[in-house]
Amino acid sequence: MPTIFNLSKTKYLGMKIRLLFFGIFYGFLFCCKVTAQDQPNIVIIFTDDQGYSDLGVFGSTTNKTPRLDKLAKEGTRFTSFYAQHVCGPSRSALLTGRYPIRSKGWSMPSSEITFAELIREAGYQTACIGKWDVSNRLPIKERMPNAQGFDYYFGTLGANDGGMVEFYEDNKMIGSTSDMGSLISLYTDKAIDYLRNKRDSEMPFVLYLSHTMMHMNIDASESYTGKSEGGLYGDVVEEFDYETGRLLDVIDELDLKENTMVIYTTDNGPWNQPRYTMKKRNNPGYLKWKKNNANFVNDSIFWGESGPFRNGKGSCYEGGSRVPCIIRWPGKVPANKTSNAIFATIDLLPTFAQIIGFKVPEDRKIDGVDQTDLIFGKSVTGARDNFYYVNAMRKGKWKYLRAEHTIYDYSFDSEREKIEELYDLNIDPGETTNLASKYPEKVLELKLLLNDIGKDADIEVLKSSKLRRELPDKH
Ligand SMILES: [Ca+2]
Repeated sequence: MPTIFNLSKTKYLGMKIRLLFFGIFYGFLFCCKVTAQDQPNIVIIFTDDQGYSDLGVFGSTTNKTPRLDKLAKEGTRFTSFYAQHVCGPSRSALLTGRYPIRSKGWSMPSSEITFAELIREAGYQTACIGKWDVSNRLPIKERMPNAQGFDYYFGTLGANDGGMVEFYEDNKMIGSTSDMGSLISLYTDKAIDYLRNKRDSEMPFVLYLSHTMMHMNIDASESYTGKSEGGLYGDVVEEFDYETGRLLDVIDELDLKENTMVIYTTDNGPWNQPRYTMKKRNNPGYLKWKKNNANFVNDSIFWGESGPFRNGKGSCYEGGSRVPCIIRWPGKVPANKTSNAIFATIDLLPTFAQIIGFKVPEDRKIDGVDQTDLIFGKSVTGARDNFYYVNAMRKGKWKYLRAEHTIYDYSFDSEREKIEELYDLNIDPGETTNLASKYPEKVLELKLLLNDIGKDADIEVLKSSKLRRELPDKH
């Protein structure tokens, strides 16, 4: 009996130890599993060529944008936020946290590491819907969204310059359309379908929704055409606002609002230079719109407003890359607040790293900085005191521009004298009074910083659109 008793006791003890072991093991698994409850979701709404002042909350007096105005009230509005000068470079910067001189824009190599790759490693599910534009607009699998960190993709690999887009679902081409007026609602439908049906509701997610509008061949759907006071461009802005509201309603309905960081911004400034606004009037969307609006004045398809800033898309002046930005995360990001701190799309990757808990790559230069304290309202100035524009440099309130600052063949300010320029952005955000001769030491300081940031980069290739036409690399 004692033996049996002892055996039973030993078995009992063994069982207890096994239970304890499994308890610890499963407890560890449970506490370490990334769940939708303890990690925030991220939704990035990225428009194309939308001007700084196209939304009511950023100063538009013609376009009615109640949903984005409301989003701004529920979150923080950033007024010194920078994307990049043009589409592809802007997307490579957002995805990698690296200036386009390193991430290479339209020609972004597969060796670049995107935030989606890092977030997926941290236990997230990832989706990209809309314009990709960093695989030379070609179906090069190793540089398409699935290979660059996104579990799910629906969208167009390039822009809509030719008036037609081809759709890819993951790596497969599934159709095309020349109805540009259908794109805002189509992408929104796909985003909603992802939220409702495609994701695992037990896991956190990142959704990168990258609209084709308001780029080049703009058009609105029938129910929005001719409805705004801002011409066809205003119709598109207002439809975008409505559709964004539809997406935000679904976030509410699915009870995701409290734990989702929503980021709205755009990829570059508007095409507002006369060189563009007087042209491109043969696009189908415009011709259709013009039939019913024959007397409308200023009826260009390019009509975005850069508001207080000089010039627009492609330019090293503020209108080129200073864009509207709103971030909402209830209880985390202060509501109804405006921040003028310098902040940029390249900062999003390191900021996600801090919030979610992954490491930024250490084998390459990451230009972005962690802006968690800024977006949470714990720091007024944030972690960045400068911004690099390839041929211009901002530090604090000062901005320096080289004598020759054309890049990507886009920048167009034909009246300007080719001399060095220096502006005090605090008192002169429109860059009208050149102070270079008054503050030569400031010119020198910023020029040295500009040269230092770009010293290892192939800047020449970014000065023209040659980059866009380059053959894919072998990475
Ligand atoms: Ca763009």
